[in-house]
Amino acid sequence: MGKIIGKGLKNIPWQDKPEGYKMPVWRYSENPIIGRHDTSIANSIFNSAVVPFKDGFAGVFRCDSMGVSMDIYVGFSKDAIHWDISDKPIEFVGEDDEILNREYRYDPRVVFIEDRYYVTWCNGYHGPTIGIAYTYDFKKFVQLENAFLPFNRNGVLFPRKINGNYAMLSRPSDNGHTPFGDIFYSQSPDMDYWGHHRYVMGTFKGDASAWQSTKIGAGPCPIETDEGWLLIYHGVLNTCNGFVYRMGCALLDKDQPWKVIGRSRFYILAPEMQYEQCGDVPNVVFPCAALTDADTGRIAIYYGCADTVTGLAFTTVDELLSWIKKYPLQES
Ligand code: BMA
Repeated sequence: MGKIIGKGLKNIPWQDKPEGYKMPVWRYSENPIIGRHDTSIANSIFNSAVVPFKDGFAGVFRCDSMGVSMDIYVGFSKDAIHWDISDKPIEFVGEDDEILNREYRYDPRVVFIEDRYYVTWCNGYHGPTIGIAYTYDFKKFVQLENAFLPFNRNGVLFPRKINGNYAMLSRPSDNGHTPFGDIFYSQSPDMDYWGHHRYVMGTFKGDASAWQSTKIGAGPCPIETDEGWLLIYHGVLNTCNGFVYRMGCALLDKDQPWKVIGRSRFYILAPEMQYEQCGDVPNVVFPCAALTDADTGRIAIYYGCADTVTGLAFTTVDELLSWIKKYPLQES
């Protein structure tokens, strides 16, 4: 039995696995939890991140406006299912106007590290790179330096320092709809300078696991377990109708997270529901956050559906670790 290392979360949203259901991840019965027009200006609300905050929850949401501009917005919730999302994008403060200048922002992640919440997102700076900011209260957000040079659009922090350094997974890319992408690990002593980059894992070219043959990227912040870091990630297949985004999971070494202990050959969730298959970008499930309850091993995954609405799905640490062991990917 795997154990989540972390805090209990009694009010984690939850539904039991439907009787006889064979997949390791099951959807919330009332999905999608956030509709495309749930703020006054939104065209779509998806690929968003949530965390426990005070006696409820807070989050940073990707809302594309009806101008189809991409930005990130704060939201709050009592139950992590019904969200009150701001109509105004986050206004960052910081030391350097050059960095504060907004081009576009999307695909946020949020994680609590030490004494504050950090937000990372895909930040336009002469091409996509990874923006970083911190907040204590979800009111004032202090933006730090971008982590990398362009092009990189998928940066995900670990929830604690590893070997004395902050740690981030990312997916270097190009300036288009990147037809490649592997996951790398980077380290920083101060959230400012990032280096000591390590290769973690890449696409799989054999047909045994074609769903992750075009590109892969980290999803929610890695979940610490007694067996290593549990990573939920997206994997992409290029088809005659374009990219299809599915979800998979892997287990990374506790002290050297660039070493992969196990990885699932089979996906854990694929676009099968109408709201995942139809939308502004069809056939996308894109996980960006996971709430966890260390007392029960429960995990609630938040994911974007067809780049249009936000879905919620459930699993447990045991379901995912067993899936990796039952259907391992054999790297050659
Ligand atoms: C990725 C990002 C995501 C999006 C996905 C599918 O490259 O842009 O925001 O969900 O493509 O369109």
